[in-house]
Amino acid sequence: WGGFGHITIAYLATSFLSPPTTSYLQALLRNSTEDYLAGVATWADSFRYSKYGRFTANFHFIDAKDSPPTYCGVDFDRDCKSIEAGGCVITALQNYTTRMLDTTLSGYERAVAAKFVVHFVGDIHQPLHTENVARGGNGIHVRFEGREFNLHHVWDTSIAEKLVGGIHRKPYPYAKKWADELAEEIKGGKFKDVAEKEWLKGVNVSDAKGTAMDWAKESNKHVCSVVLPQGPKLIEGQELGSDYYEAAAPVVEVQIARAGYRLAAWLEMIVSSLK
Ligand code: DCM
Ligand code: DCM
Ligand code: ZN
Repeated sequence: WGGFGHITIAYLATSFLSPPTTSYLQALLRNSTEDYLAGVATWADSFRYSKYGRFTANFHFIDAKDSPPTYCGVDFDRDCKSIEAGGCVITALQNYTTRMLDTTLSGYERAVAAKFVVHFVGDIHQPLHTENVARGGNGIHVRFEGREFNLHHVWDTSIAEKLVGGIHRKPYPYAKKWADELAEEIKGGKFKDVAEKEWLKGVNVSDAKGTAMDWAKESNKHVCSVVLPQGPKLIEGQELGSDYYEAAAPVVEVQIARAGYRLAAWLEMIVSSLK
């Protein structure tokens, strides 16, 4: 996701965390405001483009070698690079979850781990972060509202921005507003039943790999159904019209909502097992 998506996911998680988990994370991240998670949600993206952070570039996605739209699927052994070759978002989430739980590490190192966890739970939920075709859609050129983008950017950023009514140069207050709306839908609206009954099924910090793979497979299914319903060739150079947007917007919404709700559950499990 772009910054706006990651910040929204972090604010959404914030509204589901218990007081003791909130206090723990605020102390770890040295930020006692309500922005303690939102303020670190995009750090991993700036770090990956820095000289010292280049080794983390592969941590943001898993390149599923499926063939949308006829076959979608993620296979850990087929799709995740070896650790030596840089791994993938599954091994990254597993590693940084373990590091948050490792009390022999310094507070600084556990804070870095927390920043990665906040970011990678988000990225797994972006369907094109679980797809190999054209480098997760980065190599597919399309038009959206008359402007040229690559398909990855449309899914990272453009659809979410249109959904909330426009582009925001000040993402934090607008992300907070969207997160509050999604929190209401989860607490008592259209997502209440599925969130309670489905979204946390199988979520288990002692099986980070299995949990992350479940999330990745669910995310990747959207590539066949909604992201590339006619495959990667026919969409090239096309304007993504209202039919495409009407199908895509609910997927972006539900994936952002799941990511925020699951991030809260994940952090809650990590922090409660530390006491
Ligand atoms: N860091 C990391 N991954 C690890 C261990 C450490 O990214 N497995 C650290 C290296 C950098 C730090 O992240 O020192 C970047 O943090 P800052 O933004 O505070 O410079
Ligand atoms: N990306 C992806 N899958 C790939 C390559 C990249 O999901 N195989 C993501 C990572 C960034 C964005 O696409 O969020 C742009 O990547 P880059 O800066 O490497 O072009
Ligand atoms: Zn990322």
